[in-house]
Amino acid sequence: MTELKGALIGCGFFAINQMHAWNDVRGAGIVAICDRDPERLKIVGDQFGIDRRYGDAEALFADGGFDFVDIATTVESHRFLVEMAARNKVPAICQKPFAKTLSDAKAMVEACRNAGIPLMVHENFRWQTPIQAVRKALDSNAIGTPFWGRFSFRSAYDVFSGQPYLAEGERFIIEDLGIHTLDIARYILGDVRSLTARTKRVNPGIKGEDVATILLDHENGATSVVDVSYATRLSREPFPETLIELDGSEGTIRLTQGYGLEITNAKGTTTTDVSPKLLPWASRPWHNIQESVYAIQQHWVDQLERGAEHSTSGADNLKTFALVEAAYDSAAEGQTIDVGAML
Ligand code: NAD
Ligand code: 89Y
Repeated sequence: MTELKGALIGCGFFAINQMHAWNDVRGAGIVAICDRDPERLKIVGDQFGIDRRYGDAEALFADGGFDFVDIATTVESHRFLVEMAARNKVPAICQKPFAKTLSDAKAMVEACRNAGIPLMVHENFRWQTPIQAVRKALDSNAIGTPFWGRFSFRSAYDVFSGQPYLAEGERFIIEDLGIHTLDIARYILGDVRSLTARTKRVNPGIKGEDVATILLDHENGATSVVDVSYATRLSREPFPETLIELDGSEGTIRLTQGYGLEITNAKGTTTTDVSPKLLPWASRPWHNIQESVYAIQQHWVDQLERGAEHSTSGADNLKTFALVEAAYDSAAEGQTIDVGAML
């Protein structure tokens, strides 16, 4: 297999995981990195032994010599950098949140489509081992047709020390974390027709909302609740686990704290350990997320080789991003939002 050459832009907090994962992925490796902060460029370049280093993305693309770009910057630069990749006809991965607004996200998808390049959003939570296990249980018809779900992420983990910008934005939990939970809801119960949301800010030290409760009407008739909080202190801190409850015509699925998968149907109840692997470079409690970074990056390479669409392509992610925007609109207006009309 020919090794694909990648360039990574944005050498910050999360990019360390992506760099480790690229070392493990079969069929690709990183040959150049870029960050406008010389200190971050040096830290990541030295840690991963990358000699080609750039302070400016234009200069990186001008030199070329890579088959894809992995954009790991924060959201402000995503549109600018994805459109730069499209102009240079370089396939692109873009971190979540894909864009600042749905109209930016649509423009980014359009730019890549017109350039004829694959675009994948690094929406990795659906690739977590426990989430994949829930998907497989549904696919095996373990509970018949699901009619109700709950996708819950409630924590008091200090995410602000590693990612200080999360405390500073007008928007916080839906844009940063709820975006993953909404994507999981879509992945498990399908696309969403309409949505109603309520938000709160509990932590006085941050600007945006840190609690959101979202009611989803799925196109297949199922109803679900996505509830997320970074203001929930529990006896056992669950970060970064998404807990799932699904009720179906023939039984129930519960993904419980500590990575237990409980399936109840006419045959009785089975409980399985669906813990993620602790990869050699990973650390608890982040290992669940870290393993999914490896999985989504391997998927990027595998689908490029097959010439097939990525699970979280830009086009797919518009449907998740619309839920984020709809949730903010719904919370602001106190109204139910027609999601289909936004796409
Ligand atoms: P960060 O601020 O630590 O790192 C971003 C880096 O990008 C910085 O070093 C900055 O100098 C650089 N940068 C910004 N704009 C640039 C530009 N135009 N050109 C070159 N370099 C530029 O941020 P982070 O915490 O690493 O987050 C990065 C992204 O990853 C965010 O969008 C965040 O939401 C996402 N993230 C995803 C997950 C996940 O599980 N998928 C987890 C954490 C963070
Ligand atoms: O930025 C967030 C993400 O994508 O996963 C967890 C996180 O790091 C903090 O909420």
